[in-house]
Order: sequence, then structure tokens, then C-alpha cells
Amino acid sequence: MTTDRATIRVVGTAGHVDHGKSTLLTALTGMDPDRLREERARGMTIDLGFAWVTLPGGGDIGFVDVPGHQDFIRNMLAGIGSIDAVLLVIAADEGVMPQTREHLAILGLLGIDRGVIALTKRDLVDDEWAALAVSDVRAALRGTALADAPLVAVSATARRGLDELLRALESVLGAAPARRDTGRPRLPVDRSFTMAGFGTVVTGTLLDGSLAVGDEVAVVPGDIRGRVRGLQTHRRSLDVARPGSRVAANLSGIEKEAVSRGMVLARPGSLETTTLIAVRLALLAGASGPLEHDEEIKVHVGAAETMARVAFLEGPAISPGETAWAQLRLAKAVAVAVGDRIVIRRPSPSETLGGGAIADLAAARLRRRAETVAALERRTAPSAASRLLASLDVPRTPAEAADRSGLAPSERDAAIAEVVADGRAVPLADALVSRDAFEAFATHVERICAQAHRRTPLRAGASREEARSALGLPPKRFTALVARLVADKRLAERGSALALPSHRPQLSNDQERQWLSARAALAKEPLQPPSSAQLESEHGLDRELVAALAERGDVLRVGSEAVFLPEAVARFALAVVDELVSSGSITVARARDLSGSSRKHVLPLLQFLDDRGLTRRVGDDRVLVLTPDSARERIATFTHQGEDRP
Ligand SMILES: Nc1nc2c(ncn2[C@@H]2O[C@H](COP(=O)(O)OP(=O)(O)OP(=O)(O)O)[C@@H](O)[C@H]2O)c(=O)[nH]1
Ligand SMILES: [Mg+2]
Repeated sequence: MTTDRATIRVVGTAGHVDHGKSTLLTALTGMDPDRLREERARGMTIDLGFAWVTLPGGGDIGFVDVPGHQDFIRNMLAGIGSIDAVLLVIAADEGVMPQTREHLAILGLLGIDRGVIALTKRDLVDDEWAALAVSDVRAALRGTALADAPLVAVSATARRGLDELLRALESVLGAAPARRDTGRPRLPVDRSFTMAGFGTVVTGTLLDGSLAVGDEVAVVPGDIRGRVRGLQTHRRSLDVARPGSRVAANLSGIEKEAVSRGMVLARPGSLETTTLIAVRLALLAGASGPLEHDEEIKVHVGAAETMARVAFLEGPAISPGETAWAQLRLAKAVAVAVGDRIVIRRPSPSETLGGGAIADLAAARLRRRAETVAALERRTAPSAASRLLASLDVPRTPAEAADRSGLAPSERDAAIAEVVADGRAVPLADALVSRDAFEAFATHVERICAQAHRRTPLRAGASREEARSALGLPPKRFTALVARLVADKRLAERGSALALPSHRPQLSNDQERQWLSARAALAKEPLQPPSSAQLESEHGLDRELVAALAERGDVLRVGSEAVFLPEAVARFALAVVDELVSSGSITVARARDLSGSSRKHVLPLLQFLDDRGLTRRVGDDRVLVLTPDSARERIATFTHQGEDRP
């Protein structure tokens, strides 16, 4: 298997038009990044270019060359997003110019905080001018992440300073952190084309995971499925491409027309697409004016761009230099992940306005409320545990939560252990939920039970299934929630119903009177009780009232029809047990004679004892299953049934 073992780093150029970016890359790599005929004719970069060089110490640098002209900033943004370091080019003769500043601002917005400054065209100026240019550059860098970046004076035409420049790049890249590998590769597509005999090829800087030949992939948005037929980095064929390298992927099953710049190649189902992103938007201090609520702007993220409207979640507008939470409502779906940086621009007159990191991919429009902002603040809080927690406002599996909060697998397990241990999160079967969200579920179930008790005081409680669907939880998670609430004595399970532990079915005064008269009838000949039909017609004891009385422990239902006083069943059971102790077995006829009941009742009564685990049927006889003492203990529970329940 061919995997690129040598480190590959990606460096992007930046800087004002004509300052010598492409010429410098040609001098460094021997490859002209300007590949379009029009570019060569005009002597100007229009779209992204690519070149690479192998460093003396081993390892490759892949260069992404960007256009400096302000008309092509969108192309610059498509290529600059996922680089390890920048090569900021400033011509010694012109010094800092508008797109030097604009590119610098964009680098800041994208969080690109390492790089090397190349002071180009050194051959065109004398020492004094060069010294002035250097101090001009340092002044422009003040306050940016590149303030202390190494600066190398070079001349591409005279080939001076090139080795020093490569060494500076090598040392800056050596200090750069390893690329994130979350096992979910994504390749933001910056170019797509067809190659005769190969079909569709897409290129980009691979992020977040490795891609292998044969992998099933999807192009998102759109979810067009295909397979990786071949992979190359710097024209070398590979079986596996590593995150952080420039990759050309040859795809089978995906037409060239189906994929274009801005789309992302990823494993099927691994990346969300959305038109709503929440972000703490920073407006550049140098922006020409305030940014208003509902203003139309252009959003650049990864290699994608789309028009969008700004919905501020706090005030009506922000002034240059300010930040505020906003939701961007995109005209077109993008495939992105939480944590991705965005840049916003005004289309006309063209201007880079600001940007931020994606805090949330919402499914719905966010309202302008303090809680919304607080939730977003939490979601972007610094510690892994608090970021994880912020994603647990609804139950999520560890993988979903880590994904949403942008956590690497290595941080994930520790963060989960931490929040579960200190009680800030509660496990619900395969998922976790924050303590607050758990409380919300708990009080919701309690409210459902309380409501059921109020509306149908005779019933045992609320239907379990109805409660589950009201909470919108899948069965396993709901069962885990109930189990926990039962353990905490906040809820009681009564058959298939859920109740508050304090709930006892409540009879009205009339019903209590009906019960008293029925009770007298039942007590007359306890083992020859009146039928259910009689109880209903003569005493008003309908099915529901019987169920409530059974729930309370006032009656026992035996078989499908009969209703007995618990004492009667206990007396019958004790007589059967005594007989079994003395003679080992008992027949139906013997049980009838002993108890003075009738065959009609004795059959279900004996069955009832079988069901309660006291006796077992052997042929026509019953035998005892328990020891006499345990049998008598169990019989005692028949008469205390109501109170025994939790
Ligand atoms: N004398 C001199 N001329 C240079 C040097 N580097 C570049 N040039 C010239 O400057 C002009 C612009 O160079 P490019 O490399 O196209 O500049 P660029 O920054 O890539 O320009 P865009 O891609 O359009 O932003 C060309 O005519 C180059 O020959 C240098 O070191 N010395
Ligand atoms: Mg160029």
C-alpha cells in the first residue's frame, strides 16, 4: 500500500496584485502555477494555481497560489481556507497595498496564524528603500498573528534569497501542529475536471481524515454517491491520502457536471448540509460602515460561496470592530462542520467585512432571545467538556455530540467521563443528555402524569406510550429515563401506566358508596361472589371502577371475569396450602369441597395460584412449588397488594 509517509504541508500565497507571488513560486518549485491561457496572456493570476517542492530536509510543500487582484478575491478565498501557513508576498518597490491589507484581514478571520513574509523584487530597490519597505510591512503586521513572522528579502528574477525563504518556511511548518484526524475525511473541492480515460477528477486540501482508493464517497450538498478510483498527491499515485495534503481524487460513478467548486467530497452521511449557520460575527475594524440586520452579504466557507442574509440575535446592527451573534440564512446549502471559519463580504462595492467560526448548524431559524445567545456562548465555550455539554440540549450519541461540538475522538471520551461523573450530563441508553435537558424531560413526564391523575383520577396513571411520544424519545431512551425516575422515586410504574408515586386512584363519594354496597355483597359468601354483571347492574361497579379498586388493593380480579375480596382469595389459598402440606397434592374437586366454593370459581382460583408461583399443575393435580412458609408469605401479599406497590 502506498501511503505518503513524508510530511506534506500546504502553504498558500497572499498579497497584492503583481507583487510577484506566481513568479516566486515558479522560482521556488520550477512550476508555473498560472496554468490558464488567459493568465499567461495577461501576466496575472485569475484562478488558483498549484505547485510543489520537496524540501532539503525531506517532506513536501504543496503551494496554493492565489490571485492578488481584488476582482478575484472569491477565488483566493476558495483556496486559502485549509492551509498550514501563508507566504505573504509584498513587493519591495510598492510596499503594503490595499490587497496586502485585505488578504491579511482574511488570514486573520480564517485563523491562519503562521507564515513567512517574502519581500519580493528586492533587485528593484536600494538598501535604504528596502529598509523603509520592511518597516512599512512591520507596521502593517502589528497586532496580527503574523506580527513576528520571519521576513525574507528575495528576488525571483535574480534568484536571491530563495534558499533562505525555504528554510524559513521549513522552520515555521516544523512548529505547526499536526493536522486534525477525526476519521471523517472531507475534501472541499477547489477544482473539478475530466481527464481523458479517467473521468471525473476533483482536487482540494484534504481535511479531518484519510481517504483511500475504493472508498465510497458522496459529493455534498446533493449527496451524489460514487467511489474513489484513484488518488494522487503532487502527481504521485497513492492508495491512501492523509489529512493536510493536496489531493487529486479520480471518481467513478460521479459525472463531472455533478460536482463543482464549493462542494465537498466526504463519506456518505458524514457531513451536514445546511442553509442556517450561527456564528459570532466580527466586523473588521477597517470596514467601511456598520452591518445591519437583514443585510445581504456574501458568505465564503471552505471553497464554497453563497449569498446570505444576516439575522442578528442581539442588536439591530454592529459597527466596525464589534462582534455579535448572528444567524446567516444562506441562499444555497453548504456542507460544513461546526468550527469552520467563514468570511463575509459585501458584493458591491466589493469589500471584505468580517467573519467568524461556525457555532451551530441549526435546523430552524433562531429567535432573537437571550437564551439563544446564552446557548451559543456555551456551545463555543473553551473547555472540551463545556463544548460537549452545549451539544447535549437534546439526547445525542457520543459520536453525534463530539461531531457537533467539534471534538476530536481523543478529547471526546474524557469529556464524556467528566460531565457524567460530575452530573452535568445524564446517560439515556445509547445517548447522553445535559442535566437541564434531563430535568426538562423529567418534569414533562411528571406533568403528563399529574394531568392524567387529574383528568382520570380512577385510572392508574398516564399511558406509557402516550408519554413517550409526547416526549419524542425513542423507546430505549424513554425506558432509561423512566427507570432512572423510578429509581429516584419521582415516578411509579403501574402496569403499563406511569404515575406519580403519591397517586392512588381516587373514588368519588358516590363511587365509595357503590363500593361499600358491593363490598357487602362480596363478603356475604366470599368464595361464591356475585358475577361482574351483577356487581355492575346491582351496585354500579363498572369495569373502570373495578380496575381502580383492584389498583387500590380492595379487590382481586381472578381469571377474566371474577372479582373477589382479597381476604377470600387468601383464605382459599391457605386452605389449599394446608392440604398440600398434609397430603402433597390436591384435585379441583377436593379444593371445591375444602373451600365451599363452586367448580366455576375454583378453576380460575387454582390457575391464579399457579400464576402467582405458588402451585404447579401436574396432570389433574396441583403440587406446591414453594416451601410452606414462603407460600404463606406470598399469600399475605394478596391482601396488601395496594400498599405494597411503590
Ligand atoms: N524585477 C523583478 N520582477 C519581478 C520579480 N518577481 C516578479 N516580478 C515581476 O512582477 C510581475 C508580476 O509578477 P507575478 O508573479 O505575476 O505577480 P503576482 O503576485 O502573481 O500577481 P497576481 O497573481 O496577478 O496577483 C511580473 O512581470 C514579474 O516578472 C522580482 O523578483 N524581480
Ligand atoms: Mg500570480
